[in-house]
Amino acid sequence: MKDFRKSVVYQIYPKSFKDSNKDGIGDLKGVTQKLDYLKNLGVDYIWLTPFYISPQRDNGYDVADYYNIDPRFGTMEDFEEMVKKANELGIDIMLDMVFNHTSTEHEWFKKALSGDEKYKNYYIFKKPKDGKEPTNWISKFGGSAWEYVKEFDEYYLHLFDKTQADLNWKNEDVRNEVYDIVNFWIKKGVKGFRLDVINLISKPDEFIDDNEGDGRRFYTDGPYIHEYLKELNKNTFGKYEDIITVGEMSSTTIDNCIKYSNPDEKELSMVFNFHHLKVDYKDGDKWTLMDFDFKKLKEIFNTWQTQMQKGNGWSAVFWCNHDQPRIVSRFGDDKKYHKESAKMLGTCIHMLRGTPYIYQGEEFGMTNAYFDEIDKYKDVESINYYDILKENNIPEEEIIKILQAKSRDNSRTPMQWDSSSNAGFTEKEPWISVCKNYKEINAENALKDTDSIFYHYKRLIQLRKEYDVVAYGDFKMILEDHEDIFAYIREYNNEKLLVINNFYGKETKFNLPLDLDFSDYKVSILISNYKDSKLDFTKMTLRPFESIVYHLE
Ligand code: TEU
Ligand code: CA
Repeated sequence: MKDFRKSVVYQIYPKSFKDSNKDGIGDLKGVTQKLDYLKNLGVDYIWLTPFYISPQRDNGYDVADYYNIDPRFGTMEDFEEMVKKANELGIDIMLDMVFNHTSTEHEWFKKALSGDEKYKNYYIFKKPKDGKEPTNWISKFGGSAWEYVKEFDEYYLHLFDKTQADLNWKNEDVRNEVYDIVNFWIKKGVKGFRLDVINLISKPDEFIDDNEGDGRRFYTDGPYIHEYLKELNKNTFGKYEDIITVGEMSSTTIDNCIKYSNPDEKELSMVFNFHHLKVDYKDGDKWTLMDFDFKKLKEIFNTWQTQMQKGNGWSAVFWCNHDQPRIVSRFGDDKKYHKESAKMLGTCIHMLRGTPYIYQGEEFGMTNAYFDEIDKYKDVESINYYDILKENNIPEEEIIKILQAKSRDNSRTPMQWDSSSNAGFTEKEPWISVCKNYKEINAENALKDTDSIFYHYKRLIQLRKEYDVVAYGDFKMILEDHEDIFAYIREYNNEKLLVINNFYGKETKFNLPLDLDFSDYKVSILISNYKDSKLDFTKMTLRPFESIVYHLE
């Protein structure tokens, strides 16, 4: 049986991974075609973002039928074939489950709209207050979180797009529907679940205005959340020893994350949190331009790593996913130090305490899209915010700059397989443009170059299997106040790792703290991103983005 702490998960955004039937949209057969590539990389699980029937307003996070596969992604036979082939290669499948909301095209919502009380109670309908929205809450994609339905003179809640109606988890029927869905997919051989914004499912008993914010404090890690998760666990995946789960936790707290992931609580295996990815938001606002705050990044990692360890919780560790800009463009340098910085960032994440997640293309340093006109953007959030920024009189040129840095489409451009047209993703026009640099940055080139980012990631994955300290070691930050370096020690039994990362494109120096004495240890270098990194780590100079992992025994 796989130990999730020794495993690495690879995230696939099927729509942009590989198109097998020339319609410009990636599909499940495309995933099956590329399993050998993933086997070569060495990952244990693949997490596929939603491919269920959906109008695709939010690229599948608006599910209209949880039991069937959207024809644009393939058929149930394609799915079964993919699971079978993956299993033969030792790769397990993790599915993405969206249970905070459904598409308004889901049969439940349609019945609700037709006035069927049973199904109205599947959602959150409320009477207007003083002729207006029931509360002043704001949707995560901009605008009010309430949509008016004239026939009822009522509003329904949608924390995301207005076509994504929030489910009423207080209703036991809803919870039972959810268990049935999860159990259906478990029977199909699925070994993991990623639960979309799962910490938002528990809404407060009373709906009141938020005078200090957008309403999130009322429903984030809401009042019954731990109850719901324990019940979900008990009725579905908790019955099996070999199923892993990861909850996507929006604006969460450490204390809640400990509860979500401490094995004694019987909720989830691990959690995603996003605090470390908000260090380039000016005053907490994503739609601004700001250099990332490195000091804050270090502080956040330090706090989360040590507190989660103390509470026996477990984190998913990651830089990239389908909602985030590409990390090499964001905290690295995607031009002058493309290779060095991408490898440094990979090492930094994979050596932390937690299960690493790799997002498609990250393993060879795919970059942001740099789309320079609004028509190229497809993401509902990006398009909404384009309009909002326009209304706020931000000049077009600046809006495009903000989208180039912040849009979720930065990670949704087609996977760059090779230098042929459309990057080998499709033989037809892709649903979203390919990034212009695909002739240089692509999987085929990475596989040919023994010094590539790909082989660096492959080695990082192997190290987790070879050295227990990578998976189980305690975390301790050192050089806390260093302005360029994020360094830490991992320790397990008599083994130690010393991980040193220069986050900047210039040389920097450091001295190890005096209280660290490694003179009795046998020292070797496990991995670095320069060919001739120094074995002696006392008093040294690091080159631009240099990153070294020392093993001490
Ligand atoms: O995302 C949850 C979420 O709140 C964010 O990641 C969000 O996309 C981002 O903060 C906006 O700035 C999940 C999915 O990963 C995302 O793709 C979906 O759009 C969203 O839920 C709704 O299902
Ligand atoms: Ca296709």
